[in-house]
Amino acid sequence: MHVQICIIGAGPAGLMLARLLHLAGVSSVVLESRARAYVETRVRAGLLEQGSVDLMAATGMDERLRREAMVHDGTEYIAGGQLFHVDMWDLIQRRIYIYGQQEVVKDMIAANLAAGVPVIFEAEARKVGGLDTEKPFVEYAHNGAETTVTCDFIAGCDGFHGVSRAALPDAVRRDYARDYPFGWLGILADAAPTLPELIYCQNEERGFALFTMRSPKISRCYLQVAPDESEDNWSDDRIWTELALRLGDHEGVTLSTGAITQKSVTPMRSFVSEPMRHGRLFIAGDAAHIVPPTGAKGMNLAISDVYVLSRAMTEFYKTGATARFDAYTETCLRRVWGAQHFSWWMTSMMHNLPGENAFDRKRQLAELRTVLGSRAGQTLLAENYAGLPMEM
Ligand code: RFL
Ligand code: PHB
Repeated sequence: MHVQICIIGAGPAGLMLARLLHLAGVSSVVLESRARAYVETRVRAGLLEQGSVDLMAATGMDERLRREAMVHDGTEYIAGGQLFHVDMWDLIQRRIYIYGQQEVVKDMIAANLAAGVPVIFEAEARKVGGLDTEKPFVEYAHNGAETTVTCDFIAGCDGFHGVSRAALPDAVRRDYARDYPFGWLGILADAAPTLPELIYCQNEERGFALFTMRSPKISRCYLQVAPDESEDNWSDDRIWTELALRLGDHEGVTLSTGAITQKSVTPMRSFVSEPMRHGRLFIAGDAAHIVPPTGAKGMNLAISDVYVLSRAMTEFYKTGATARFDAYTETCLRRVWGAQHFSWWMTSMMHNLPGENAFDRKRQLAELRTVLGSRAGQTLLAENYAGLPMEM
């Protein structure tokens, strides 16, 4: 088989890229190691920036999103026992959207398959090669057989644990990483959201909690826990008790509870691998970088990377120009490092760090009060949180 672009991974990055290429008349195949049902039910992110929503609309994939996404003009924060409201719309005239990543993925798979773009499930890429030649290839296993696709370019959209990043030679590759001494226990529950907006909560004694949602009837909540914590240690009662304690008492805020339908622990990591290209291989999204979820940037960065990549590929097929390929790493990394800084900043402001002394704890609270207590501070927070506009 030969295609113009072989895309590895049917996450938000790979599927958005396939769609953008199809609309520009460029052929691709998407190889996904997991089954369709698995990727369509994998519970992960939930927050889309305006730029990501605009791209879903521009590619004709927003029909359900427009109906079902919850549109938020602001966000709530709790720090030092005090509730702060950040009105993003008033401050920066931008908003955010709550729509589960698995819904985004479902819509993207449906659009690609309907357009005849091949998305091959249970097809695991084992090897990429020929990166310095004009005919790179991907070897993959599917239905018990080994198959090779040749292509003009490979897009490694295979997430943090994929095979593409490892194909960048050690001599050219540099990794930057930071692990955090905590993780998030995330739950889904049949419970209306506690407030209509997200609540980011820093509790001096007990640590971080986040109250978000998936629909008017489904809550998604997160608790800061030890990085090696097992969800098995957390009974439903223990989770609700801890969420209530971290939330604290505030007028008009009552924790909404219900049956917990899913729970899992995620470690927190910041990671960037540079460059994002070697020869005819381009890596995008979590394959190239990871952010801690506090800033809600991962899925949005995956989408903005492939937007940049699709423009480079489209221009190449139209005019033969390669300037955008050469600029790919730098164009993406400007946005990526901005999001890295913001995610690290939100994470370090909001979590209790094990071993932190009393001075550090007081300073952290003062920082939160400085940011949340001033219009200038709130504006900086809102600009980064809502995401800088993508050039369209
Ligand atoms: P994905 O989604 O991991 O997709 C990669 C796909 O590649 C497949 N794959 C392979 N396929 C073929 N051959 C191989 N050898 C393969 N190896 C892997 C995998 O099965 C998979 O389907 O990467 P992508 O597309 O770059 O998208 C990145 C996002 O998924 C990720 O950044 C976000 O989920 C991060 N994230 C959040 N991002 C946001 O923008 N907003 C949020 O609110 C947000 N919250 C979160 C999050 C991530 C979380 N967890 C669980 C890590 C909350 C959490 C708890
Ligand atoms: C989510 O809805 O899952 C979510 C929202 C905001 C975050 C992280 C996760 O910062």
